[in-house]
Amino acid sequence: MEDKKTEKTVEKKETKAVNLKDITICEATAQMLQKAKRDGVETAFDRALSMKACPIGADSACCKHCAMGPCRLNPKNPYEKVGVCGATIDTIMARNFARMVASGSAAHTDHGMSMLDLFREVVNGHIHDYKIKDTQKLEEVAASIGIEVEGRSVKDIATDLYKELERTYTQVEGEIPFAKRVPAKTLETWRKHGIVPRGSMREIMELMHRTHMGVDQHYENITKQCSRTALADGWGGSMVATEISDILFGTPTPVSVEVNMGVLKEDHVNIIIHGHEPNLFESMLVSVNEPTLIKAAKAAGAKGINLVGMCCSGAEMMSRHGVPHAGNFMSTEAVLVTGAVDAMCVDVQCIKQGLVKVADCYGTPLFTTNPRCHIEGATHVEFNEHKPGECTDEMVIRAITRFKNRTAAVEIPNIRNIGIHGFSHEYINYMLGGTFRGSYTPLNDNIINGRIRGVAGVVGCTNPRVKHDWVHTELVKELIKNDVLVLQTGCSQITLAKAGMMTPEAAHIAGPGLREVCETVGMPPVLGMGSCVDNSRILVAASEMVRVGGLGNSIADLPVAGAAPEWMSEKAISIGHYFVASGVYTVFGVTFPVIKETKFHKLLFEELESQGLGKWGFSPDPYEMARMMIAHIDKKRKQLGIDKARERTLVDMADRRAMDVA
Ligand code: NFS
Ligand code: SF4
Repeated sequence: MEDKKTEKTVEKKETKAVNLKDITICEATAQMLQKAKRDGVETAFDRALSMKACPIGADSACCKHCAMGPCRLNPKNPYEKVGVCGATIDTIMARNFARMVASGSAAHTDHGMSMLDLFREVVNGHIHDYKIKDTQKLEEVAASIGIEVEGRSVKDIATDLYKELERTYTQVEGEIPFAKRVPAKTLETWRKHGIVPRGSMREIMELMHRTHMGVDQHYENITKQCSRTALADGWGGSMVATEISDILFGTPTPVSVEVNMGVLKEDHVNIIIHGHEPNLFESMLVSVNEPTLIKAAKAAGAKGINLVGMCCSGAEMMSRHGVPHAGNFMSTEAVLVTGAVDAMCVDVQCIKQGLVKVADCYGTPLFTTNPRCHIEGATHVEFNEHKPGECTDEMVIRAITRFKNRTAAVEIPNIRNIGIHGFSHEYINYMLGGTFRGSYTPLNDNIINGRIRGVAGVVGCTNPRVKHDWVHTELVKELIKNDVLVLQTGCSQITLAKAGMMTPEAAHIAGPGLREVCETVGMPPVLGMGSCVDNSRILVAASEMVRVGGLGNSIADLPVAGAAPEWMSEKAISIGHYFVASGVYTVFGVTFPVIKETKFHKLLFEELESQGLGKWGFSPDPYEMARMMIAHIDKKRKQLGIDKARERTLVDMADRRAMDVA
């Protein structure tokens, strides 16, 4: 007992000594962490400091797939021992990794399934509160997978599209519908390796089976099913989530939005939606505009109702409707510390259980709404798409009550960052090519002539194990400085929005080539494409780049790279692996759950590339990460024979600058 006490005191002292500047570069979050400390409120930042990550688990050197174990191998000498069943380190790490992919893939595909369920009920006329908003997108998606659209009614096309996309989940044999969008050579490579996904239910089931004790015990074979399951996410469930959400709620086009905690308004009823499935948020948008509810808010002394998003559904609503966004994953507790939040309404994914306690400290009601996600201590108000307003109206009413009875001292960081969001792949087409000749040709041309060196997707979470927002920001700055156009989604997009990089003006810190393109088109050097499932937009954009020509025949030929510099979730691993399997070099930060110099590590980090796929990379350092990604882009440029063009372009620019000075 005595020992424990001393340990605790020591931990506390350590926590106190920490400089907030080492924890986050988000000033609003830092300000709220300071307030939290004053208020005696604990957050994930504190817990990350006081609880070290388990070193064996971090290396994935343990297995608890059966009761002969759990077995722990020595990460320092990984081939010294095997598990009780004889499982080697490569089997154990590959199984653990594969299960992360299975879980991440399940999360995205289940989200996509919810969207598809909603779509079916709308098409069948059983749901009236939602409708098909974007019929052009409906036709485009349907046509892209071979459904006849000419002269047919919206209902007929939608019915066929539903039936077809259901196969993304249920298909027992054969390729999923969106495999039709994959560049021919990439698809051929997948077929050769037997990794074209069938329905995701089958893929996830098989992966769980194969990683059970005593089944698949060859890391190469496990990795194949792992790739197939990840592809069932990227080209399956995630793509369904994006496309159906666009059809139901509208395809994003650029919109100017305010981001950061300063979007909260002290004199308004503040409602935050934090989660992933846009159907809840769409309904809340209707509820907060309900005249009777606005009247009730005013009667309670508020100037109005202020709806704000967080995390991924927030990113979608921001892109589609210009709803302001309060911050990313590592700010969800901090935002409650403002005392200004009158209701936080959550659905699924990335919702820290710790929110319950923080919300409680500030008298903020925390509402769970989804049957798949209850949280002990939160209030559950179930959301039902057949009568969505019942749930969202009730939460508004309760938020108004909380506003009326606010006792917590309110302190809102006065920081707002305006930026442009909502770059769907359709819009990029239009933006670069113009209305009549919408195409990726100008992008490809600018890559070929070297003004744009390559394209990088920087995506993913934030994580208290690293300096919040810092790794994302430094990486992206470094990339654009080197003429790499950056595409973003998820929490990373919010980070760079807070850093002011989502504006055309940010082009001034880009390299000369990228700056010239941005200035000509009037676009930011960093394009925000939405939520994490919207990474599927990046896959479609990459396929378009291949289709347009001049940059090789497969995604693996493109001068592109991806990164998740502050990742934390299993979803991120699934995304990373579907990018790798699609042909993209993908670099993760923070930590990587595989021991170096093992066979499995070699497979992920080197050998997959020689199989015609992409490969994994790892570095916790943003500058090293940028260097690795740029080196890969340059390697691809060389293989395409366009490295010379770039050298010329840079000389030209230097000459021009010299002339300008003179
Ligand atoms: Ni993506 Fe969105 Fe954020 Fe990470 Fe979580 S909110 S789905 S998993 S933390 S980017
Ligand atoms: Fe240990 Fe093998 Fe059981 Fe894993 S499956 S816990 S390595 S005995």
